[in-house]
Amino acid sequence: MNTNIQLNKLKAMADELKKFMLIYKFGLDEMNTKIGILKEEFQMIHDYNPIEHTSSRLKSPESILGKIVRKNMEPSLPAIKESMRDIAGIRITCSFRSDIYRIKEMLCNQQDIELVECKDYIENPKKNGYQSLHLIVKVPVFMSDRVEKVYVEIQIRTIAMDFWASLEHKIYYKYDNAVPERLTVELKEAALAASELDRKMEALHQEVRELKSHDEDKMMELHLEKNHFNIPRKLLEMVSNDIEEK
Ligand code: 0O2
Repeated sequence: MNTNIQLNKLKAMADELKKFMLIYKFGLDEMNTKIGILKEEFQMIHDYNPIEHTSSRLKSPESILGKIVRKNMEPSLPAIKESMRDIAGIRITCSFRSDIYRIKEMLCNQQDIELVECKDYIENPKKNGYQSLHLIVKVPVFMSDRVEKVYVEIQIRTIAMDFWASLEHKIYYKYDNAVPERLTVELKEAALAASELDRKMEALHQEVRELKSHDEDKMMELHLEKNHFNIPRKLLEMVSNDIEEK
């Protein structure tokens, strides 16, 4: 083949791949906006933030190629689009285990988000101890001439689960997947310890919340009794009458 034709063909392929990846970037942008809104709204209403940290990434072309080979996928863009569902990925880290399911509900209750798959490695941890909640969702991206539904993988886990997963990932990378038996045993033990830490932190958190809410009620009663907010007496009476009638 003539070099010019070859170059043009390669350029056309690169352009097509760029366009293909752009849709996933938009999918990530959509999801990150949704998560940001939930975070701010939750903070305002509940005076508490269930999301500690989020990060997102697009799979690199090398990673996509590697997965095509590993999973013996058809190497065409339409086939990749349908079967590779983790090109766009978001990781949400939270403080407590209950936050994970709360975030899942808040996201999946949104009308334009379609939950395609949910893998609960918290209820059913992997053999090596890995814990995390994995969701595959489809989110619409509004382009100038069409709407594209994009797959996004969302991993939600606690800080302890995340700490464990990043260390385990580093160890596997260092040993090129041939991790010595002693380390796999220790990793499993560390996963159990992380799980126990999550359980204890959740219990403490509940206790503190109950105490805080009780103290806040008491303070509010006192402020209202002494009228520290200078609320007009008439308004206070109206509110009290309204409560009594109910
Ligand atoms: P990257 O670079 O993190 O994306 P799949 O290969 O996705 O088609 P699989 O393996 O059934 O199918 O998917 P699963 O179980 O949902 O896991 C996918 C991702 O979860 C992985 O992505 C990791 O990020 C994470 N993960 C799963 N198991 C483990 C584990 O044992 N240890 C750690 N540290 N992470 C895990 P990728 O594609 O491996 O890489």
